[in-house]
Amino acid sequence: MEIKDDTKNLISRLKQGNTSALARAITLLEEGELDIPSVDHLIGKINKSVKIGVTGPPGAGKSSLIDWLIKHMRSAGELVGVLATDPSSPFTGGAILGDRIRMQHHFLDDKVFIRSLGSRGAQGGISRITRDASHLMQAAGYRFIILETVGVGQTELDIMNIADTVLVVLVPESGDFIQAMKAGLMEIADIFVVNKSDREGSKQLVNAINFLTETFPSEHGTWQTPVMLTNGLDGTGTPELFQTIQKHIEFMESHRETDLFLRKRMHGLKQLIVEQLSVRVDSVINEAVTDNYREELSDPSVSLYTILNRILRDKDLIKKILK
Ligand SMILES: Nc1nc2c(ncn2[C@@H]2O[C@H](COP(=O)(O)OP(=O)(O)OP(=O)(O)O)[C@@H](O)[C@H]2O)c(=O)[nH]1
Ligand SMILES: [Mg+2]
Repeated sequence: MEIKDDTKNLISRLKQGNTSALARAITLLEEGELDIPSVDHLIGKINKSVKIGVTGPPGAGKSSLIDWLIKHMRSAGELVGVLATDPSSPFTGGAILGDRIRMQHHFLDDKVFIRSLGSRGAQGGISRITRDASHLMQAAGYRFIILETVGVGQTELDIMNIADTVLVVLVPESGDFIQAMKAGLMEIADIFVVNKSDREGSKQLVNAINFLTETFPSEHGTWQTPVMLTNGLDGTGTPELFQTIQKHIEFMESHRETDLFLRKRMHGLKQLIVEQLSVRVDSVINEAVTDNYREELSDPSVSLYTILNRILRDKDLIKKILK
């Protein structure tokens, strides 16, 4: 992708923390008009930031809790960015009145950037946009970047590879716990949050999750996954939740050399390599293959595997792809 002057200008303003430049860049991402690897040299070294994934069933209170977390993070003097990927989220702007009011707590705070994401037009879907948009927010200097996703399907598990700390929010509603287990949410949690502590059964749910995490130790090394009890309406338990998030951040920072950290980075890197290669293969392969392999392609007695093996040994073609 050719880098235009206005892209340079945009990235430079974004790096100075200009929120309209950040908003514009995210829109370009959504429209598939901005490719992060090709502007990486303009972004350069990135600031330290913490990406916090907040996932869980619809209506568990994720947005309400995020609202409280923003408050605590702002009190600590930090810039906060929020990316919501759920269309029914209050952060989507076009939400119903009650949601607007909830958002207004931070509406006038220019140190808080809230944005919902859509996947219109872009390749790679919402998790790729979330990853790339959160990278831009990091470049813009946000210390805390909160990513809200509804944890219902397999793709939502990608949050694990984007976020440094994953909160899984559950409520004492019958069936939610089982659904969460089925959806694989239990494995990706760094911190469990049982929200709606005012509801009957919330303490039992805390006990059940504690039992589960003690019986099946996580793959998260020596980190013992905590279970926090919160109320998204009055904020009870949210200062403790913020403290626990900070503890997890410290844990991750002091365990950078460990398998867990490296595995996460490696996974992210592999994903990037595969994405880049597939874009390049797409643009190179049609032309080169139809030019050089037309005969084999039109001969049904030559199997595609045979052609594949020839292509993989075709140094010129591979060079073109990697160029
Ligand atoms: N009783 C009770 N209600 C709560 C609590 N926390 C949030 N709610 C309510 O639960 C509803 C859903 O809250 P949200 O914060 O929008 O939940 P969400 O998980 O972001 O929902 P989606 O984004 O739609 O998946 C709202 O009506 C909240 O007011 C709580 O601790 N107790
Ligand atoms: Mg929400």
